[in-house]
Amino acid sequence: MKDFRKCTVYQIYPKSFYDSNGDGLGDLAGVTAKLDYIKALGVDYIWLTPFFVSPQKDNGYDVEDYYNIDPRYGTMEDFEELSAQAKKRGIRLMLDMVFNHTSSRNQWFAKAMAGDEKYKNYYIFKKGKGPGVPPTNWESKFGGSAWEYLPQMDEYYLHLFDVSQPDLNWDNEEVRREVAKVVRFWMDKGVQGFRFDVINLISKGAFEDDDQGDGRRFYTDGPKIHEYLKELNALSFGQNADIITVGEMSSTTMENCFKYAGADSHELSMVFNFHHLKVDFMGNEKWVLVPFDFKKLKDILFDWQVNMSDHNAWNAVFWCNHDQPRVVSRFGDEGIYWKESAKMLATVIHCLRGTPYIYQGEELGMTNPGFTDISQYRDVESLNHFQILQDKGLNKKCAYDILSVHSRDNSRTPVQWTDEENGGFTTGTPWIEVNKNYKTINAASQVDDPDSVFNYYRQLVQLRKDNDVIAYGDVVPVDPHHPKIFAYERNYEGRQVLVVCNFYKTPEIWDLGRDLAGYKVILSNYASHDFSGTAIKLKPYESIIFEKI
Ligand code: TEU
Repeated sequence: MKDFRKCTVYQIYPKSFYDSNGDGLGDLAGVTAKLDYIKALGVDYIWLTPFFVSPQKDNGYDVEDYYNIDPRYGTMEDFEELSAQAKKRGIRLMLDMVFNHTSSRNQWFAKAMAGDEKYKNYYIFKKGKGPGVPPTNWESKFGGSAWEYLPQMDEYYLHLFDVSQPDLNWDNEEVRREVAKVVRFWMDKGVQGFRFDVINLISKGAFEDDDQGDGRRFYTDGPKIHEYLKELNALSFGQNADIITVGEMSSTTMENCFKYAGADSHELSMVFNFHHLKVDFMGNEKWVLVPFDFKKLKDILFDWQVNMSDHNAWNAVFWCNHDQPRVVSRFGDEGIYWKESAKMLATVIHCLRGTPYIYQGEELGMTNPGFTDISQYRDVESLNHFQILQDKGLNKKCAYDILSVHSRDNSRTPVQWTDEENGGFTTGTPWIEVNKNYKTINAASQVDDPDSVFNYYRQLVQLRKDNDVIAYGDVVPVDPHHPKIFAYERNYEGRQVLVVCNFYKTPEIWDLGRDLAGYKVILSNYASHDFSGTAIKLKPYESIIFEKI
């Protein structure tokens, strides 16, 4: 059995990974073609975002058919080939299960729309509060009302995301059985990991107006969520102890995550939470421009680290995914310290307690593309909010500035493989523009360079495998209120690792309050270091992993 605490997961957004047939879209055969690259990184699992049949309104998070592969991504044979080739290399597959909602093109919804009562009960239909007034004032995460009116039924259906993503009714036992059946189908195909999309939104509570917000308090970590997860576990993945699961938890609380990811909870192996990635928001509002709050970032990460550990629950740790901007652009430096900051950020995450996730291209230090025109954007959320921002009175320039920082498309530009046209991603026209810096940032120039960002990630992945202290140790924040330094200890069975990172561009002299003569450097983003006695002089974005001798 694999110990997921020693593992690292690599996330692939197939559409932007590698195009094997020149149609401009990445595909499953493209993933197979790059398995040796992934193997070289040393990761254990590949998480593939949804490739099921879908109208692609939300790039596959709108599933039309859970049992078949969208022809744009390939065939079932392509999937089986990928699975076999990955297995040969000791890499396991994790699939992305979207069960809070389906596509409106899913046959269940089609039947519901045709008036079939059985299938109407698969979704959430409600009468309005009056003519033209939806059942509640809840807002869709992609903008606008979360309810869509159907004149032919004189009813509304709930969609917490796009109008084409109707929410499933998990209070209907038949829905829960259908969902478990889908998981078992992919288990039978040899899949050994599952990521569950916004899974903490499935249990809806009261359908009431929210006078304090957008409605999320009524359905986030809802009343029956733990019951439903335990049931799904028992009916599907829990039947095989060698399967790992991760729940994507939107606006969750720590108390709920102790249960979702508790070692003895029989719910999930681990959870993603996003609190640390809202430190450049204004509250829950992401469509604003505010500098990131370093103090808050540290407080949140440490709070989760320490408390999850105290409650014997497991975190997924990460900076990046297909919904987040590129971390170097967000918290690091795109300029002269690009490489140092990319490695420093990797150090912070990969030495924490939790299973680290690397999002495609992160291991190359890929940056935001800096799009300047709406025609360059593809994401439904970005397109909607571009309009909403202008409706609120912002001029186009401001709207563009906000999008270029927060848009999900920042992470969806194609992986930069080489310095050839389109970064070697496709021989056709890419579905979304390739970042212009592909000539300097690309895999070909990094794989064999021992000093590259890629090889630094490779070393971090290996470090976790070789050192129980990094996999299992306690986390002790060091000088947690320091305004520039991110430092912590890991302790396990008499061993200690000390991680010291300068999160900023300016050098920093810091008194650690302990004699560093008792420590040796095991990995750093600089070749030489400047410390003596209890003082350390950190260079811009310097990170050092020490081990106590
Ligand atoms: O995302 C859930 C989610 O709520 C966010 O990360 C979302 O992108 C953010 O709130 C927008 O500001 C998951 C998937 O990762 C995302 O790609 C899907 O669009 C979404 O669910 C719906 O399935």
